[in-house]
Amino acid sequence: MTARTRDWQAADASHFLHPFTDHQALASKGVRVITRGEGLYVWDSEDQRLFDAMSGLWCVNVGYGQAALIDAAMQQMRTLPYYNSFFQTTTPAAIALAERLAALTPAQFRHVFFSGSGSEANDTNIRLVRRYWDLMGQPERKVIISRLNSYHGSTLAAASLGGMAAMHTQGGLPIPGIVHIDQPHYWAHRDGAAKGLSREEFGVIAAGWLEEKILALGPEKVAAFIGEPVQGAGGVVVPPSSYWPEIQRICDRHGILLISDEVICGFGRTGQWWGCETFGTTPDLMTFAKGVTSGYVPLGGVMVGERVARVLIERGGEFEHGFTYSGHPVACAVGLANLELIEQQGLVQRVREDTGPYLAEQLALLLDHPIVGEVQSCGLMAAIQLSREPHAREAFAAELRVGLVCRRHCFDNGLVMRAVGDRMIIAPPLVITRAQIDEMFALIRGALDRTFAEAHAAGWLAGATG
Ligand code: PXG
Repeated sequence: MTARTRDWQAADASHFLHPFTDHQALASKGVRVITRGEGLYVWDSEDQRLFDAMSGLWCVNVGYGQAALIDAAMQQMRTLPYYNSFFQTTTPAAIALAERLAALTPAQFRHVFFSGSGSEANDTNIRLVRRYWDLMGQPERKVIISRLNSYHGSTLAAASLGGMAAMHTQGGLPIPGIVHIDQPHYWAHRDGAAKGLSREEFGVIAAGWLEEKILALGPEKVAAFIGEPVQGAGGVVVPPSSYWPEIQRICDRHGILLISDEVICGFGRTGQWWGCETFGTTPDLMTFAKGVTSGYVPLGGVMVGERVARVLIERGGEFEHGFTYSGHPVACAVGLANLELIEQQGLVQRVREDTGPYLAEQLALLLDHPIVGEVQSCGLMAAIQLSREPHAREAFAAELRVGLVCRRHCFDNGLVMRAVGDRMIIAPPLVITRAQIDEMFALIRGALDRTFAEAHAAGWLAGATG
């Protein structure tokens, strides 16, 4: 290891508290320093090249080093690096992006509220939803229903909306007025609610959990339901196609607002511009972040549907909410350049008609692998469920942390793939080609082979003795 890497690791361990990280464990191991990126690859400080099958953190959708985005940032920085959108002012970049987003989103959306991140956008959703019901003369409608194992961000409110148990146990979450139902996870429910059912039959059952919760709470108390079209951080949980249309019917039946959290699914990831289009819902509010700028600079926001926007605008007076960086001109200029690039290159159509289906084909070939229990994909996001006995759909013991073993082999093999428990997940940049998908699957298969060999040698597989 070079002295430069060692110095960086020491300085990092001394001063930098990382998100979602066991600081002591990382300090003893030494952090990996990523120094540059180009196309689908990043390089670390030891000059190891890594195929980035996670698009950074589900965001670098156009890949690294796109000149159009870099130029847009530089030009905006020179002209006007910052101005706010409080106090009856705005900037041309923020206006242009708002107009573009209104055109690219489903017809019910004509307005956007900008934030700096997905978490802030979901906080904004809570404030919008409660404001809406106050203005509608139904202030008792406060409860927002979400799902276990969903991820909606890390502020107090967004972490409460999310259904990550580990996050809730730190700091007494969720905050009041947020409740959770179970997730439409066919594999996780294979020995329970999904036993003996087809995926589609299970989808209707899982959607029914929403109605049960609404009736238990009293529909007059329920403000909204929030969900990711496909749960991302929860392990690329692709719901059965019966699930979302049934959720929409239930929300409509009880007059409840529907929030689609598109932070991962938006901007083409699922093969349509929006995950709600792929799954057939008409949300009232839509969260976005990440892919809006391909992660080049931070930006998030909420698309506000006409049902809510009209009430807020016509009856609301001042909405007491906003951020210093709401509509940041550099972020908006980069967002605009990013959307132009996605359109010019026809990336959404390419995911839908070419690379998405091709990825699904290649993924299905992994089902012959002796530690792969199921595979799921939607557009360019996919999950590979590790199993100690695929035919019996048996899980590895959780304490073996086989997902992390596989992840180590991925890194050693030059691939970034994420582990959510024993579910390996990928979400490569939308610019990926068929040839690069082949390259990615060769790396994935290599990592699975090594994981299998290690599990076999350790006696972790079904039928092993000792
Ligand atoms: N909603 C969804 C659906 C997300 O995936 C957020 C909101 C929050 O966005 P910000 O910009 O506040 O981080 C996210 C973020 C992971 C991982 O481990 C995923 C996210 C963030 C960090 C880690 O997969 N998604």
